[in-house]
Amino acid sequence: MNRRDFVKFGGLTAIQLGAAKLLMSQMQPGTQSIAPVPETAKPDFSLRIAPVMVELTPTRTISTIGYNGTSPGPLLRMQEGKPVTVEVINDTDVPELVHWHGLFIPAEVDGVEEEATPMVPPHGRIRYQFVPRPAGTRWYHTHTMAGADLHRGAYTGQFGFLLIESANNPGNYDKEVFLALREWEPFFNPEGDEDEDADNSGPQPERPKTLDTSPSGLEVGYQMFSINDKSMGAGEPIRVRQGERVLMHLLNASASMNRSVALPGHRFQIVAMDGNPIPTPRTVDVVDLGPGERVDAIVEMTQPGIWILGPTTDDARNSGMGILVEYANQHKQPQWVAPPKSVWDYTIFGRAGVQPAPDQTIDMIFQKIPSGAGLFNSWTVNGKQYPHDQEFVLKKGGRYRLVFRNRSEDAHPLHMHRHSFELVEINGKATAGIMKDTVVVPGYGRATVDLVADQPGLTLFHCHIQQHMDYGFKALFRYA
Ligand SMILES: [Cu+2]
Repeated sequence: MNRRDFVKFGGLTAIQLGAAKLLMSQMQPGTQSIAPVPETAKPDFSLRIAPVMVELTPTRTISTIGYNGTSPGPLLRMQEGKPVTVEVINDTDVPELVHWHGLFIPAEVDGVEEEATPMVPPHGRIRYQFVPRPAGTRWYHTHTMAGADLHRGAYTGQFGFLLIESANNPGNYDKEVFLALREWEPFFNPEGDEDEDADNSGPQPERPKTLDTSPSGLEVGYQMFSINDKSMGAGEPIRVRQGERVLMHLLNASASMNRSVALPGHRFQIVAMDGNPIPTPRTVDVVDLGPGERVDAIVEMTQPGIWILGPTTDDARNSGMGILVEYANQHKQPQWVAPPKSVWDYTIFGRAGVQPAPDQTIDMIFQKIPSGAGLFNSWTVNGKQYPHDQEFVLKKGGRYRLVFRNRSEDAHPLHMHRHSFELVEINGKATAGIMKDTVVVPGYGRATVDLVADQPGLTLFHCHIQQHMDYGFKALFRYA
């Protein structure tokens, strides 16, 4: 029996089954759990992790790891509140995990090793069972460490959109598109062009008086760029008609790059951030997205032509990150026009108002330890690299005010698992009503968020830049 047949006919090896049972026995009773195979019922969804070829252009096909033979993986549509079973088949030689980003689900199925979710063994399979919620634009992706291996973790093609549909979708749009920003073919870059889109002109409330100027280590650069699985011009355009309203689900699926995107001649009416409706929908020229963030925006098609939707940085756009928006019966050259200079400000989407007083305020200070040339920088949370054993303990029902103090020049997309948080303040500007699971804290900036502790269990917090997470920028919250 070859490997393919083995997988097709199901079943783990005895050792793998034993490991799965062992992990099962370590779970708390009463939680939703992962059932070991074999299962007779057909799963609602199935994801097979295996090598894939992605044809970015007719002349550039790359090899990576993806789901179900594609990257991005299939768009998964789930109904809010309706339990699902997802079978994950790991057709690779390394243990894997699938994380459901933005969902309120137990640690046992969140897809995170630090939260003790069982790994999907090499050439094994596992079933995740959970109740999808809340409604909105979510996504799924691997959550393995990569470290110095640029063929693992978020550097691979293991990601896809997950839409959790609610019963009351207003649906006031004509067409819906899913657009994932993406870089490929990573390499270690001694120069470091990370955060090329970062705007450090802000107030910088966390800038130290004296800066550590010792030499920094390797950053990650990329050779190829796309939206979804195609470089600009190589795939189908977004075909539109004048007067249409197009709902764009934008996702930054990058392993490391913050992005600003624009569509010349058009504006984005932002309706949701990280899948959650915002209190004050506003229309903007440029959308900023850190790794892991999503923005849902309605674009009214009022300027016939052929336009480039893409990042504002010329390098990435000229190297293929972008997609054409093509009106019917137009035959012009695709146009790009640099948008007006803009500074992304989450708080304009919020409302006035003040959150209830927190039960506790938790300061979190983030610092970089420069490694010197040719090595990897490390990162600390409150002066320590992961793990933090007892620092971050929550009581169920408590309201915690987390103050993210970024004492580094990079902008960091900070992600909290299994919960959402409410933005309270960004660089001194107060806001309310914006619920997110990932927030970009600008260089030397500060963000304050409120977290209501209503999801007992281990909860990972980390920077969504893979390299930062792998080298210390994470913390495990636990419930008392
Ligand atoms: Cu970071």
